[in-house]
Amino acid sequence: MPADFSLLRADFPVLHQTLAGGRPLVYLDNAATTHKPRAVIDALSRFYERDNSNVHRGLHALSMRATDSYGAARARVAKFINAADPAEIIFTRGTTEGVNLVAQSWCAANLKPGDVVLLTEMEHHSNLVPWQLAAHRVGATLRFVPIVGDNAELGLDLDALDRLLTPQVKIFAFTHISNTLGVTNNVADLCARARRVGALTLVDAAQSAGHEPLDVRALGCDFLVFSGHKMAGPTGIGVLYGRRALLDTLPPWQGGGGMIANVDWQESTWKPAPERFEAGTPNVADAIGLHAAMDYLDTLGRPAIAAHDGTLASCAAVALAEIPGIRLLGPRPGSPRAGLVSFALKDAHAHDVVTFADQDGIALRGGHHCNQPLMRKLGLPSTVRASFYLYNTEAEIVTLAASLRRIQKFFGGA
Ligand code: C6P
Repeated sequence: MPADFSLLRADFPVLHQTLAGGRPLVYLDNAATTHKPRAVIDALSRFYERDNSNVHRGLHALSMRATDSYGAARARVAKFINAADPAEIIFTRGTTEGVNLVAQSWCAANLKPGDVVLLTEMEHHSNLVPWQLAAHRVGATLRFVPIVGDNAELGLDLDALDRLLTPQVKIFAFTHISNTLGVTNNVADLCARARRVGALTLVDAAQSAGHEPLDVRALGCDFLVFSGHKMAGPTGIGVLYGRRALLDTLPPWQGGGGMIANVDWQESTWKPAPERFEAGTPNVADAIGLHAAMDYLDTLGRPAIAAHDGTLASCAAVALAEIPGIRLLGPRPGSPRAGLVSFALKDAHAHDVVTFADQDGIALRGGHHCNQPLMRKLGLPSTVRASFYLYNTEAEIVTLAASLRRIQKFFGGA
């Protein structure tokens, strides 16, 4: 039976608060981070209250329980994204760390002067700066697939992509959903195009993993990264998926306990993936919290979540388009969009809009959203962003639109 999303708010303790002035919280900053259901909070408490112990190193009851739960979390992630093998799942601190891991480890082993790393103009800094560091180190070149279209219908230029995909391209790293535009890229198609020139692919799924089904085998990607905190899970835990055959060819990127086969004074050897890439005590508790978050999302059904979030964002885009002096980014109002709406109000700086909306109890994000080169290209210093998740409601869109109308009037808009 489809989930009744209106009942879900009861599962999220943080939503049951009023802010100064008695205003209910309208939380529309979900692309930055999402709230955690009681099931995730309870899983974390249970671990610390009953099982807390280090993993892999002990033979006592608590350590064995913690080790089993950590392994079960890894297997759950593999199932969540349809990976062939739990060994293809590396726990990280989040999307940013996953990209850095590949950029450092894979690039050190494979990238040569003259090689090309291909990115797009809609990448978050987390899928740009790590590649700059890696490419500059070896003398490789970064190239960018341009975005095309007018303000209201931006997307990747696929003809330009095909021109840019030369045999010099060794890896193509791109976002699934833009955190600023709300545009969804066709991952399977982009991966297939890259494969034709022998380039590997890395997919930044930070904005999609908690919203829609992901199947790494159907998508045909080589690496995929995401963050637990953007999908009802804890902060400080994330995932790097890598194809097994690839992972076992990569050198470690950090050294320490847990990742070695044998250590001598001068040399060491490594365990295979995933341990090779998880030096030191792992984030056991949050992996277990992420397991609970995945169970929660799959009980609701990710197709239903995607439909809910997308419908809210589309309704918001239509409602906001009516506001005089607003400039909406991403898909045209009325067209399908991922669960966020980014916009600029004439005569009002994004930070002022966010501050005024906060007085109405509405949590938005304003700024460059870690997309500075994209903002420059769009000729905008910043935008305001409303982003939706499974606990948001249509009534909250009405509140948002009324607040924005008031703000627009205050700043001298029509
Ligand atoms: N975007 C936002 O408000 P981390 O910080 O590692 O969990 O995720 C980084 C990241 C990578 N890629 C995309 C597409 C993202 O949206 C983010 C995080 C937040 O948009 C914080 S800037």
